[in-house]
Amino acid sequence: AGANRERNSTHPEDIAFCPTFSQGRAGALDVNVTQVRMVDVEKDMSSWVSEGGCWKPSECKARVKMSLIIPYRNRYEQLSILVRNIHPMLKRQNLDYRMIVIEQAGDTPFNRAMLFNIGYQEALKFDNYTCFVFHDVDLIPEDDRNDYGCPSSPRHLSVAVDKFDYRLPYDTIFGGAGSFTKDDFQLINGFSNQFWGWGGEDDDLFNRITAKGLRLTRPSLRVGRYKMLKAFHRRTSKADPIRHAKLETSVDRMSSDGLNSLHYIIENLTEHPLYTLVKVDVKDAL
Ligand code: NGS
Repeated sequence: AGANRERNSTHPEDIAFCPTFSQGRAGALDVNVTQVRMVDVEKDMSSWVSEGGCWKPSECKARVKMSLIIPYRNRYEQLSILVRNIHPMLKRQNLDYRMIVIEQAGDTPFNRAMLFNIGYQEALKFDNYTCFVFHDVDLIPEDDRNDYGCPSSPRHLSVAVDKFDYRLPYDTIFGGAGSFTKDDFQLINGFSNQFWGWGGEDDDLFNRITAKGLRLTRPSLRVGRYKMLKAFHRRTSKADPIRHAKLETSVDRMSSDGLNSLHYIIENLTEHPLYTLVKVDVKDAL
């Protein structure tokens, strides 16, 4: 009887890996970018998204554990639109994932790159994620074949944005949305923490990856399509006036400026129904 019970029970290690995409995947998505209240998105999705913004397949073993990191401040309207569109897509991709929103407290210039580094570190306190997607709050993917599970690394995801007429504006661009395996992100010491205000931090990241001999990969222009949401508020962050000078020293700084020099204070950490929100004070780093 004992042996029989052994045979009949399903051990987690017996379950097969999931296919890259679940059945019924759509390809080109019918993106909905109209305004929506977060409470209404919650009503729609909290039956299957777990608290903190998590989901994982139950019929098969996920290929990868992925953490989606969104830097954020004062863009609640955009966040609810992203949340509404991203969960169904990640589910169709059969990923074991958590969505983490990192909010910068106060009104110091926005430091997008540092918020990504913080998201990476905070994600690893929840689970042993091996894939990280670094994603702006105002970009809505239009094709669910755009793989958020790090099929290659590093990978630029937002290659065809409507604002740029669905073309790549320049060859080395790494802005918008991109992904790294944990090993590759560690290898480059994450992003620089020194870019306050708009621009340059993604170009600095590109310099880091080439310095380490990594090659940026991309989906096709047909698959890597995004809509950029309009800003509902005036932009609060001006361009960083010395960003071009900083780009001259990307490679010299990379071993001492990044994951290993990150300082922040957590003001609040809340597992909301559809995402984990971590509010951080980074002003001491300025
Ligand atoms: C470059 C910026 C990048 C930025 C890109 C596209 O000029 O950070 O424009 O920006 N580099 C510098 O400023 C050095 S976008 O039009 O998407 O806002 O990603």
